[in-house]
Amino acid sequence: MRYWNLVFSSRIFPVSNSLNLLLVSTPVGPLGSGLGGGVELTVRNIAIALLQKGHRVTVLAPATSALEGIPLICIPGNLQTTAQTEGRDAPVMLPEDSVLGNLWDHARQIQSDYDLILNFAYDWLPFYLTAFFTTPLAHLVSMGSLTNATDRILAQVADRFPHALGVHSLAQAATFSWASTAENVKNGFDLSQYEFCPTAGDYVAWVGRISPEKGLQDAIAAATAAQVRLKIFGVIQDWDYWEKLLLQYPEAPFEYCGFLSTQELQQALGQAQALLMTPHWVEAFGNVAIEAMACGVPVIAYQRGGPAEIVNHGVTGWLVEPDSVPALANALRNLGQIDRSACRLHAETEYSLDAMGDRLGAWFGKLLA
Ligand code: HBI
Repeated sequence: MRYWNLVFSSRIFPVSNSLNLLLVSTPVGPLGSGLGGGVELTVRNIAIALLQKGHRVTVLAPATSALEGIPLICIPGNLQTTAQTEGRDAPVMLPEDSVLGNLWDHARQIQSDYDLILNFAYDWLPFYLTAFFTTPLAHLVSMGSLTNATDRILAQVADRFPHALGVHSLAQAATFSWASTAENVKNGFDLSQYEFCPTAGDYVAWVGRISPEKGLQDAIAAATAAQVRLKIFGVIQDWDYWEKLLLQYPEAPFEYCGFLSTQELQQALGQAQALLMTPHWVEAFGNVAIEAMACGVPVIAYQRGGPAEIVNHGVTGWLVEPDSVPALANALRNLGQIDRSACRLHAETEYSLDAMGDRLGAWFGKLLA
């Protein structure tokens, strides 16, 4: 085999060269539906971050996805059940005409057009397919450990393909056996979409999928104890849970403001005195914490999971004892000590698209070496 052939066939590309990248989205919902939760914003931000670094990006997502300004291939099929609603020993299941299966069959067909494929699905199938693809496959694992089947296949991928697994936080990585080999890419946001708001209105905010693991009831109880209005934003994923909250807190000063676009959300979020983050699970990251800080909004969060690595205690907000409503209420009374401009600065230094693009470039460089 001649020298030049050897070089190109063994893909020795310094990552500073422009790569042709395929990003495969989550099968739980079309991009723009809100059903994909944080990963919808993450796919968009990472696509833009990589384009800004000079790479070429194509996104593969379920039919009816919307992603303006980025080449998008839409694939039909039935949506995947959300992993966090399944039991720890749940078997791997796909619906008939699974969009997950269809996405990855299409990825297989077009893989040779790309230098690297980046998977955003938290699903057994793409993790399993790592060994079957000729184009290198990287996985940005979007949640902590949830089921034994995905834990097992992820451990196998970590073992066979060093550098293949990326995470959003050390706390999230620590829920897996392969934490030491994980690439902590944190996350990155288009901060030009968020306007710094130096003064606050008369409410605090809670943002997220309305589902039990997100602990909304604690935020309602803390806002009631601190006698401050609470505005709730996000898609109602679990209606039984939501109706139970309405019955449990008939007098509480809270209002549901719906699932807003980033543009509308940052306007409402920017005037909040604080963002309350009350995860009852190990939140892998906590995108909303950055969105809040980008607007100058301090974050009050349980000392648990990703938010505990984002909030700079006493500087950009408060980290409190997990599951303690009185601790949340107490932190709400101490907001005066937090400088809102420090929140914006932290977001710019650590979580800009440029910072994220650098972290992704370093990751891909290791993977492709
Ligand atoms: N569940 N099966 C499955 N696959 C995903 O990609 C997935 C999920 N649940 C939630 C989710 N992705 C996103 O909301 C992440 O951002 C958490």
